[in-house]
Amino acid sequence: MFNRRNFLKVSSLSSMALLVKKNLIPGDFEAISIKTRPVVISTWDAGLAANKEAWKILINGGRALDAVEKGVMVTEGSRNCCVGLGANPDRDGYVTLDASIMDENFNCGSVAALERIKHPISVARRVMEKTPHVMLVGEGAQLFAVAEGFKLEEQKLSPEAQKEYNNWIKNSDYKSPVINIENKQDHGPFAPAILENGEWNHDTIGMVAMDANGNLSGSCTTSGAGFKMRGRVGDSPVIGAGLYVDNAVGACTATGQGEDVIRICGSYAVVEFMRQGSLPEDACRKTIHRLVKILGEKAKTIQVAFLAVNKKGDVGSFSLQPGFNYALKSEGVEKLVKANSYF
Ligand code: SD4
Repeated sequence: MFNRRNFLKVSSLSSMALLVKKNLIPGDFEAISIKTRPVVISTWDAGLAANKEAWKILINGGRALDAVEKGVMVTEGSRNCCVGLGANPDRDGYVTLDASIMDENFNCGSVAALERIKHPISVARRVMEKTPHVMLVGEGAQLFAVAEGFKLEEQKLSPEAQKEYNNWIKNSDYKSPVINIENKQDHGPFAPAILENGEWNHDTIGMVAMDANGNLSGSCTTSGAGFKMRGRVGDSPVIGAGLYVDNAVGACTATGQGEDVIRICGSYAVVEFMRQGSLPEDACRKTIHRLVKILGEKAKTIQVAFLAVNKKGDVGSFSLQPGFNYALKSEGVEKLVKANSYF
């Protein structure tokens, strides 16, 4: 059940300056308020490096939209199991990428099952800005990317992904993603916590930000579940599931078992709870509770996490399983925050 101990609530006031205030509320509930703008948050440890890049734009008065694109490009360009071309392939040996982006005016764009393109998030942005559509998939998405001047990269697995694939293919046994794979030390069907070059591994990156003008935007990019069926698309490119932004209310992104995020229109649900008055963490918690109710016993076997910011700059997160953390960057603050969880 919901554990209130060490409950960390990050909520905001309204000015541009940073103010961290601790309130001890009866019932061992500890609240920390952060009063700041701009602010950027993103999933998992890899969010720290991505936030740094986003921050360069935000601190110079740039748009949240530019920040969330440039931020996650850092992760797309790094070697890891789960984002970008270095990631684990599908069961047929192809790396297929999903990404979405949404701005402060309900403009949104996404790509799914995109191959051989280094920065799917930028293709998603082009879909948003240059086509009458929201979503392009597979070959069509790739053709569009190339027509837009994106380089078609070599069809080749990274050495780490090749090794994982060689391991996996011995049994060809598809399992749902291991919970919090970034914390796993073994070489199961998913990649290890620390790559052989010593770098930290990580998961899908979802990022939401509010700029100095108070506008919200979000992005989400992933290779999806390693060794997935060919053609499988997760929640990350599905607007309302892996990402949703309503500039009057807030923004949310998701990570974890995509099928179960899609089932409840997860990020949209979080934004709707915020519209009804919930603070971001509480909105994420209510959405996780909804999922638990639907999934029953299965909820114990998967991970889903939501990460949200509201129009005042309050940020919060909640996950199904323990072990999810997110990176927070605002003026004078740069840290990983451990999310509270249902279990
Ligand atoms: C997916 N949600 O494709 C993504 C994967 C992910 O943590 O976030 N893993 O289902």
